[in-house]
Amino acid sequence: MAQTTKRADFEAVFPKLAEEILGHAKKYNLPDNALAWFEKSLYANVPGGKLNRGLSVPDTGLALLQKPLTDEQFEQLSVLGWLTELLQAFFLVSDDMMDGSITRRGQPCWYRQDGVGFVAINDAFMLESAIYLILKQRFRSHPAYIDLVELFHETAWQTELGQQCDLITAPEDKVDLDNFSMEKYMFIVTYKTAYYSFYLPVALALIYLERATEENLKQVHDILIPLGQYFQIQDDYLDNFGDPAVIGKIGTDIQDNKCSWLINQAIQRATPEQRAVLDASYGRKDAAEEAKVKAVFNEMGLEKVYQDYEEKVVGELREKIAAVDESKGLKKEVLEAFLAKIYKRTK
Ligand code: DMA
Ligand code: MG
Ligand code: MG
Ligand code: MG
Repeated sequence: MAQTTKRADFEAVFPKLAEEILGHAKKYNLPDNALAWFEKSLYANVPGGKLNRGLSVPDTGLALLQKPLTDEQFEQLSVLGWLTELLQAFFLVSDDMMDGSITRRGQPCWYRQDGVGFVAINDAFMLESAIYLILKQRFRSHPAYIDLVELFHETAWQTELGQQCDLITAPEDKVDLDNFSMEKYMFIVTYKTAYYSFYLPVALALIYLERATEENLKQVHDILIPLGQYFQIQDDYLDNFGDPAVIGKIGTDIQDNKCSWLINQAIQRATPEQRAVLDASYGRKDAAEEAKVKAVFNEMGLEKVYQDYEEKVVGELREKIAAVDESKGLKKEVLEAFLAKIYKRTK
């Protein structure tokens, strides 16, 4: 197993990057208070998460090269890692507003912080724009610069397709469980989560190191997309069964009428009595109604259903990874490391 990136080394790259981003704002003579606001938004929203996505970029580089990175490779792969964290920050700030969430990473969501409110919409846009400022500044002369730019654009688009479907399948004023299905669910999670969380970081490392081919991109895609689906199923499971003190966020899926993995499982198993409770109580902005849905989930043993699913899907993923043809310049351990990071996660 090649070494992995030290979190502290990766984190040390962020302040420099934040300075560069702020430098782009200063060029436009942004007033001091606006600059301070942007700086606060950057530090509140970008670092401070698990950094799984960001660290994956230099980690993938290490595994691909099978030797220590040069200082320049480490720096640039880490910058690309932080750009995936910027993309994630852009999605989380907006996702929390759209989902009406309360906390994120153990803090009030950005839009709920003092004096922020709907300004958070523009703050999200600025986090996204910063990606392209840095790409241009740092990678303009890289032979695959345009591939990096297009990958971020396409990944953002894919995530937006997933978020749109997630949101319109969960209308606040019209609960109809017949609108949910596992097919729709798989579309939502593939697009809203799998591409940006799993495919993007690995593809970035391949492109930066000039090892991306149609063939190996397809190979990683065909493993990382199912891995990303599993990751979002975990997220849905933890929304209900996780400990908010550990995951840093309070679950909202039941009250938000979300087409989540748990409700889809529940629909498949419900007796007519249980279905009546779900129809009457799911998607209602009321803690007492939410508790009734949770009680049905417990009655059905969905925790065990999830654990069985997890064992099954992890077994399948391990088989797929074992079958990877390493002659195409890809290393199985890149993929195994991803799986190991998320297997049985509690946050
Ligand atoms: C995650 O969906 C997708 C994106 C693009 C943030 P979610 O609303 O389930 O995420 P969370 O549980 O973190 O709010
Ligand atoms: Mg959310
Ligand atoms: Mg959401
Ligand atoms: Mg969630």
